[in-house]
Amino acid sequence: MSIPDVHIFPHATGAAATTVAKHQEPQDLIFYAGWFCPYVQRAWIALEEKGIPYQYKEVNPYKKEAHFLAINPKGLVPAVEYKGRALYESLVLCEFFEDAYPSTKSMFPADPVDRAVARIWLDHISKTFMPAHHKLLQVQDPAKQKEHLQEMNEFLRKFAAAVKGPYFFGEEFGIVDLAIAPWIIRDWVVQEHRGYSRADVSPEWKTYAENVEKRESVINTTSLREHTLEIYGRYLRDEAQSAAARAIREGRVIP
Ligand SMILES: N[C@@H](CCC(=O)N[C@@H](CS)C(=O)NCC(=O)O)C(=O)O
Repeated sequence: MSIPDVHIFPHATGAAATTVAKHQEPQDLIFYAGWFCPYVQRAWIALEEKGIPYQYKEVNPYKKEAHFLAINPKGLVPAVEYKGRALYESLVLCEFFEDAYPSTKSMFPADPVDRAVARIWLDHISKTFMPAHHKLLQVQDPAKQKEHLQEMNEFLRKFAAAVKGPYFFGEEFGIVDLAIAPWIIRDWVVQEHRGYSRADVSPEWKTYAENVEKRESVINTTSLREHTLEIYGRYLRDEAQSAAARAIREGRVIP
């Protein structure tokens, strides 16, 4: 019997579908993506911001098909095939795009200290924000949900205090912004189901979130809400069987 997560809507919709349609021609870089996936959206935003030619291929990572496991043995999207060689892991891919396409606009600040600061925040996002957000979605006990909401809000408040504005490092939209953008775009889920509010975090966070969600590359990689809720519903009921959902349930680090 297949796991419930296998049954996802098969393709991007809305603005994201228009972007997919523009990227069907064969290229040196094949982007294996799932329209619904926030990690995919990170790398997708980077590709769009940098204007890298890529071919978009939709994958249902829950099916764990042999052709895809040959590209990413972890069976997770996003992944890329670049001139026949396979790579994966969203933030690693973003760094790879910098190295493989040095003449495109950089997503990293020029100053070496700022570059290191960017990596520190990427690490914080992975280690603090992500687990708090996942627990907030999956945990069913209202008291625990409140705890995780506070944990998440506290992180976002600190993050917003470090933002120069309009984006993390000022005028240039970059790596830290694209690393958190997919969760800003999807925060209506925790707003509608877990009592989250941008304004409750801080006025700075609210303004920052509004700036990020207006970014063209963010809009152009976002699908309609209806099919997204279908997927999040499984997290909200703690029924999701994804690698991340299982890790949270079992107290392990998110893969
Ligand atoms: N750490 C990975 C996470 C990627 C990830 O979890 N992708 C999900 C979709 S959003 C996936 O492919 N899940 C398949 C599964 O859990 O079996 C990254 O940053 O690329």
